[in-house]
Amino acid sequence: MRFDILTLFPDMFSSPLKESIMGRAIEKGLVQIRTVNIRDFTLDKHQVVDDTPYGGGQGMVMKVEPVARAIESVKSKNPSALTIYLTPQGKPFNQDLARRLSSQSHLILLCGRYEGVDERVRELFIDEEISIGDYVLTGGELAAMVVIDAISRFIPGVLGSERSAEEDSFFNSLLEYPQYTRPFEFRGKGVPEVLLSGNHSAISLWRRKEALRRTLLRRPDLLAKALLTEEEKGFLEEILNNDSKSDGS
Ligand code: 4H6
Repeated sequence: MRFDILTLFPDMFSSPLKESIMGRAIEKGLVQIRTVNIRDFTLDKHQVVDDTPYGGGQGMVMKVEPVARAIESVKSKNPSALTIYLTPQGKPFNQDLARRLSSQSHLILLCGRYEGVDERVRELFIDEEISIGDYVLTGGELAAMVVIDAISRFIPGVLGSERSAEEDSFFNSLLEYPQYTRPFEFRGKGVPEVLLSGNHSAISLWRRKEALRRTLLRRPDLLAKALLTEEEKGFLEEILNNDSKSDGS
């Protein structure tokens, strides 16, 4: 899968996507990431990319021509690439959208700065607008990295052979169960007995219950989407009746 990132700050992408899992995905050729500096598509001597807003008001607006020319330079090589604009006004990004976008072979990610791009960029070139959450960033670059990371995990081979993004907690609409590793005791705090029992069915049951408990206490909104068995609905009743504690675990 190929990502072309249109940005005024290409250096922001040099390090974060080269580490660990994303780094290996790039080495293996499963993911290709290129940055395109929008400033390279200006035609004036001073390479101006922003201008004051028509109608007045605070801040600056990204000019339409350099952005248009940058998008067209990528699209001319692959007209079927999908162009995404990262903006607080976009569709909320989530695991379902990440999975859906992972079926594309080429995404163009436009990163806005200042007060965003001239509206005519949206009208003429943008296929999807995405927001990574209800907060404001100084630019779309960090949002683009979040989107690339979440999408790439769905590409076969990126997470290694035996692990898939479909097994992740959000796939079954529940939060993850608690994890422990050595030592057996740390500052008086032990590890749940069942995890040391070697009883795999008991461990599975405990984990499922803890995932349900966490979800109920922290993110009850997720339960509406979860496919639960009658037994699991029973666990939820049990949890509601027994511990109304705020997850001290
Ligand atoms: C487009 C339009 C994405 C991009 C305006 C981008 C949050 C998200 C930006 C802006 C972003 C998100 C510029 C508006 C700075 C506020 C860049 N912020 N902003 N939630 N910022 O996905 O001022």
